[in-house]
Amino acid sequence: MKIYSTACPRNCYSTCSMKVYVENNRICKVEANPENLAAPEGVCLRGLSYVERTHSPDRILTPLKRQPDGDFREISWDEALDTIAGKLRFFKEKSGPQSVLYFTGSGTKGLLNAVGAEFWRLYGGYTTTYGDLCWPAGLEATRLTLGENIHNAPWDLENARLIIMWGKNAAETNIHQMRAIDLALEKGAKLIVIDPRRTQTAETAELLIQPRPGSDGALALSVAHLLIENNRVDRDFIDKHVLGFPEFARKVKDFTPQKASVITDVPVKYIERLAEYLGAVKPASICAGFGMQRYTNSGQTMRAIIALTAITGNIGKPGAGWIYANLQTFIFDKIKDPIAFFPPQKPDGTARVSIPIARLGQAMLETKNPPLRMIWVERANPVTQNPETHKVLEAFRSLDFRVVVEQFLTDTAREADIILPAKSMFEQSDVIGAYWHPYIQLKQKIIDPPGRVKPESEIYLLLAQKLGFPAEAVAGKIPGASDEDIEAYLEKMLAPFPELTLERLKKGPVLAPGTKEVAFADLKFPTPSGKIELLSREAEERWGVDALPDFFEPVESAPRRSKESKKYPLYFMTPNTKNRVHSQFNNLSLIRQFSPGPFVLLNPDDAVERGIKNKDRVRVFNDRGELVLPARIDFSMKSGCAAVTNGWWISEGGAVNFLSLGRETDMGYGSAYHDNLVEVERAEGAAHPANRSLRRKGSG
Ligand SMILES: Nc1nc2c(c(=O)[nH]1)N[C@H]1C(S)=C(S)[C@@H](COP(=O)(O)OP(=O)(O)OC[C@H]3O[C@@H](n4cnc5c(=O)[nH]c(N)nc54)[C@H](O)[C@@H]3O)O[C@H]1N2
Ligand SMILES: Nc1nc2c(c(=O)[nH]1)N[C@H]1C(S)=C(S)[C@@H](COP(=O)(O)OP(=O)(O)OC[C@H]3O[C@@H](n4cnc5c(=O)[nH]c(N)nc54)[C@H](O)[C@@H]3O)O[C@H]1N2
Ligand SMILES: [Mo]
Repeated sequence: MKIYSTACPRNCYSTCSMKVYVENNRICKVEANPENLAAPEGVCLRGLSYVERTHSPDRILTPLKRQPDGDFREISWDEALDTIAGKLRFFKEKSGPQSVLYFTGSGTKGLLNAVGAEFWRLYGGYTTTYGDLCWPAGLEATRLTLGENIHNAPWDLENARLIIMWGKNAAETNIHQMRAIDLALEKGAKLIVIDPRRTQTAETAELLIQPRPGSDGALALSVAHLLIENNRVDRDFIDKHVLGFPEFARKVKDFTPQKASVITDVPVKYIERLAEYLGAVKPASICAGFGMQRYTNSGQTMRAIIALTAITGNIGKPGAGWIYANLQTFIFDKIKDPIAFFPPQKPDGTARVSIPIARLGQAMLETKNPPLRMIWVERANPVTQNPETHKVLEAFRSLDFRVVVEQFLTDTAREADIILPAKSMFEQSDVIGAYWHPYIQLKQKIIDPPGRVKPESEIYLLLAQKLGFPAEAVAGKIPGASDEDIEAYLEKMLAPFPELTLERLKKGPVLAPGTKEVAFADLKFPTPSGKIELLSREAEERWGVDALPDFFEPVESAPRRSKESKKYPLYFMTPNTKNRVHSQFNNLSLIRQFSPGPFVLLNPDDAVERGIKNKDRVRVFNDRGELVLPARIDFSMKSGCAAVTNGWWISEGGAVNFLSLGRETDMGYGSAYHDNLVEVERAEGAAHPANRSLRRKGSG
């Protein structure tokens, strides 16, 4: 048995380092690599499940072609690539290369992911997406305020005396952060959790605040009001490092806790307690999650919360800070710009066109000049993960041709005309960063791909050859297929950083060059003014929001839309969950033991009002769609809210985006998933067949 060091490339805060045991080209065992100080005790259940996932009988191991009856038949690589090349030539000639949409998601990290865009540029251009499904409202709010998205090293949280988990359920989504929190609590720190749900993260909390969804901006502004009124702010820090404090102070003058209590449905006493803690206990870290930045008001909400760290001087010190995204590993040109934040003003040299990812279905259908004819999906499951599943399905089905590169027969793969088998994390080497800890890691090739699986870079190489792209143009853009070629490609990317060699990375994680364990310790902020900007002209100009953080109701909020809210009175939240990464992992038997199926979480008040008992089958619906699934009734949920975790497959009856609308956040072109009102009622009779019948039949 051989042991390799590698790292998990999933879209997850922890990005664990791991030791993998291999025998006869099979993964036998996975365990933690304690050299990663952020996650020394990993791996999680998902990490352990790689033994099953890699060798699962459900994995797609050959190219597949849709048959007229809707089933898939195995075909050779030659047939698959000839068919695709033929279509690519035809669409380019008839409609232009932009009639092809190249769609990627967050299925796996790595520098080699950049090869796809190189191929499509060589093709002559393409259509792509702008924005991001995940975190851009918070990224942009942070960039506008602090100048960049970095934060203290994960292990520094142990030094905090006060930790506020704001819209973050680390006990499920960043389990290693809970270890640092436990260590801090042992040393006497206090934990406050702010979440409409009482999650596992709140188990050791001193104070749990359950705001009405989407109202956190009002909560933050009233805490700022109290801090200023009671002179609990850090005047010296503000004078030296904060821009726009007098204007901000004027703005929050009338934001009393009484006013905020009405908006947020949080008792005045709790708002006062939060302000007292923040005013008195230092250093304080606010760990902000992505939950409250999935609303149409969320960029401004995030700016209001960051302001609390600024006016209390909780920045640039050990144990203090705004812990949102730590992009210190984003050092490579190819991954420097983590997301296409802004739509290109004009097509770049490659005649690339882009459409909004948050409104994918609508935008695909609306695209003209040229209309879209083909989609290539890679590392993504847009059918369940993008908003507005009905529209995404409609848009997919309106195309002439669909290619999906996948490991499993997901709801998106089921829409394909040709499915190409995707590599697993153990089947091609790549270099990965993280967005919470500062390690650069090598995700090593440990086994040969099973069956006829080929990594994407090789697929592109073969397709470039089929299309007759000149070898000189391809060289340097698309690496060769051998392990040596891949290593040479990676070595070239690493070349500017002498401390990062493949040889060193093979041994384990390495801190990104220039890592700052305490972010902003020099109190230099790369904003236009060089200070922390509570007042941001850029926010105003770029996004049309107030230059100061402010609060406005999300589009679908009960008080604002009183007519709708009578029809659909419940806020529908669709957070992430422990044993999956979005739509991944729950098809494995190890994981299914712990999460056999979806359910909707309801507060007993709401359940009683509707005659719903625990485990009853209920219908969760609005004008956009419905789900039928069992109810779980629990006081952990704030009344007036319902929640189903995202990532369930259509066949499992829990595809939450049947209910969401493609709608952007106020900044960053994110997706306002939680801006989503629903009603719940008992589902009479047998299981509802609606979602099953949505499966695509033969394409004819
Ligand atoms: N309603 C609602 N919807 C949400 C969210 C929410 O909170 N609520 N959260 C959003 C967020 S935060 C995110 S990040 C997105 C995630 O959206 P996606 O990135 O689309 O989600 P995943 O489910 O991770 O799907 C990735 C797919 O990539 C495949 N894959 C894995 N590795 C490889 C590989 O090496 N090659 C190829 N070709 N494929 C691979 C996996 O099998 C999986 O099917 O979902 C968003 N959707
Ligand atoms: N196990 C696991 N870990 C993951 C992932 C995964 O799928 N599984 N996904 C990774 C990815 S891509 C992401 S984006 C992160 C996301 O992980 P988190 O940052 O934890 O974000 P969410 O799960 O979207 O939401 C967190 C919490 O926000 C709460 N919330 C919803 N609306 C509001 C609101 O208006 N105000 C407040 N205060 N709270 C609100 C929800 O109840 C939820 O508990 O996790 C990463 N880590
Ligand atoms: Mo995400």
